[in-house]
Amino acid sequence: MKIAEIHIYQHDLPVKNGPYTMANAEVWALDTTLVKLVADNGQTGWGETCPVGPTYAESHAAGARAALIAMAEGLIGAEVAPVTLHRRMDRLLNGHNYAKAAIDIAAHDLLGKHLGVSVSTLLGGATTDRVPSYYATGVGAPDDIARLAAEKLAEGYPRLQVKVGGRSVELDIETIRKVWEKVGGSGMRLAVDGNRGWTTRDALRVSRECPQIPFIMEQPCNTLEDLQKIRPQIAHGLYMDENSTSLNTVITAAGTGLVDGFGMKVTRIGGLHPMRAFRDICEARNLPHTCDDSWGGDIIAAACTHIGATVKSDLLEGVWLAAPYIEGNYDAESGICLEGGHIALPQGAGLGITPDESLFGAPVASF
Ligand code: 0XW
Ligand code: MG
Repeated sequence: MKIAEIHIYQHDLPVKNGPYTMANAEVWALDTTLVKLVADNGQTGWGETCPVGPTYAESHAAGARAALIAMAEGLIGAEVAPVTLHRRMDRLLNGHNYAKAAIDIAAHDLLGKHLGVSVSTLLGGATTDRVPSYYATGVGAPDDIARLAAEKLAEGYPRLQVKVGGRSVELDIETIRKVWEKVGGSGMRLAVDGNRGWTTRDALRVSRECPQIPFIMEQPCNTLEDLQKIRPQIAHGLYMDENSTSLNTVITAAGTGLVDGFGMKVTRIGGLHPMRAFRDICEARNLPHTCDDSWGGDIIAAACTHIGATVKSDLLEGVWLAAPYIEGNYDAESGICLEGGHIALPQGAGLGITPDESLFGAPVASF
């Protein structure tokens, strides 16, 4: 089965009750890119990539579309097979994993539909059809975030990620303590995500001043070198998110014991095929991780849920979805459904999502 046509679409995803805030970003609406692959047998597959604004990572929405347009012609006639498809994309364009991921996800959807199996089956097999999620707060006032934490605990979320950074570290410490007052002893796991926003000085101070609160510290500072510097001095577990840009970096981080786990994004690493290798590296080193993305609608949500469903249950830190911040679904009937802090694994072949194409308008480019 070969790729016969590639169609690229742009779609706006406004943030419900916006803005969504992180140490380095404040977003009101996200610009997502969808890819439809049509195979030579008429079968179709969908992919998506949606950077959460232009400052979260080295990616931006128009960049995704430019990279896809640059590769598209060279992908016509390519076999719908993840290994060879990635090699072909790498010969056409260096880097730009987040754009390649949209093709990779669409190819998995297409292959699954063609073979009559779900994407999680293609990825090695689901271990559950009820995948745990986690809730990510924005950066907010300590009392507001503590109230939100109590709400999300009551809703059934097994894990909470509290956003910090980009303001005084005293406020961050107060927020962590107030959240813990609400969720401590409940069994809810806690991550504190600095999104690169703390100096190493701030990260050390937070760890020293909250020694009894068992949170993991996610990407507190900007660089790998910053993480190396704080690693021997902090009392808390350290997870890498934004710095894990490739399998190469992940192998080093896992292999040298730099981190205790990862906040992982499917599109940042290039899609489901490299994500599968990432999952296996983590299992070999017994490292917990999430399976998320920075943002996106039903297609991204389904991709994250399918890979999340294949992760060894004690290593899965959850699948984060933008769904609570998005109005509606691409697929009104079987769109992603998040309830009680858990996600129902989409059923059916491929991703299990049939997007209503009319939502996306005419393609911005077709090949
Ligand atoms: C919470 N997330 C998964 C969603 C936001 O885009 C950022 C991200 C993270 O963990 O950094
Ligand atoms: Mg993170």
